[in-house]
Amino acid sequence: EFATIEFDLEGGVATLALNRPERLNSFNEQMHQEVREALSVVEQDQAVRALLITGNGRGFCAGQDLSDRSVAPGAEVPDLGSSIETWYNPLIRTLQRLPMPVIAAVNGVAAGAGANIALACDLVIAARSASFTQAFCKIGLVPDSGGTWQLPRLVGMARAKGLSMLGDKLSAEQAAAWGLIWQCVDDDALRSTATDLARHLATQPTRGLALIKQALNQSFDNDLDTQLDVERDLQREAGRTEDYREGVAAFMEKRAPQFKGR
Ligand code: T3D
Repeated sequence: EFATIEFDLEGGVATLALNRPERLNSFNEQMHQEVREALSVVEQDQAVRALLITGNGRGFCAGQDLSDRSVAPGAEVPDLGSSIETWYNPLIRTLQRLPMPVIAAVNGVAAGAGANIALACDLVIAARSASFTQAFCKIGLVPDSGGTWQLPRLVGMARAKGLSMLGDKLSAEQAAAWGLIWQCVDDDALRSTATDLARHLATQPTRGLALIKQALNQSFDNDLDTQLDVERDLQREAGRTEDYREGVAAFMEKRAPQFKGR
């Protein structure tokens, strides 16, 4: 039913593949709209316990489709702030809010907003031939989609500035070595590694994982005292889940736990 993405639900795993390969899966409005619809299904369907995002073809995502942005001399330039407000910011907020692990399988170049959408996911796995580029500076723009927030946190200010002001391609291996992403794997192993990981996570205590995500996503903004309070509150909530009971019971009975995501 979608034209610019492929979306599939199977056994607790939702898979969203960006599917405009001839444009390196860059975003036009239709793709924004379809991604939004798919993520709203993910958000509302209690059966979904992990989300995998990837790209079809040789790219992961090249950010905004710039062919929608070329302006004839004298014509009015579109308001990019409104594009960010309408599309990119809500997308990043949704990824951060989803109460389940979100995995990005970066199959090729991730550029501009495409790089930062990947970095907004919880676990980023990239193919060895993939790369990350903060391409914005090359066309006079600022890293968006959370880039200026994520980069200093993930790799420190010096590297954040170098990446943002030079816009060079950072190889997947270097990205993993710097701690920008979780893992770099051989190209032919990417899809299976990412799918195995998503399937594994979909069998785990989903609410506990969602609370871990919530705690870590706010940790850089809190002092230790505040974060200790956050941990207390989230642990209280985790302790009330069925999966916690099951985890302890299974441990005591020396058997494998059967988590239900509740
Ligand atoms: O506007 C707003 O709403 C504000 C929000 C902005 C968010 C943003 O993401 S701004 C940043 C936009 N993205 C870029 O600036 C990246 C532009 N692309 C590139 O720099 C390079 O294409 C890549 C580094 C991504 C990949 O390089 P390479 O050498 O592997 O591939 P290529 O040959 O450059 O690209 C392949 C094709 O995809 C090519 O088309 P062709 O010549 O085969 O017909 C190229 O034009 C097309 N393509 C790549 N990126 C985009 C694109 N077409 C439209 N928009 C793109 N972003």
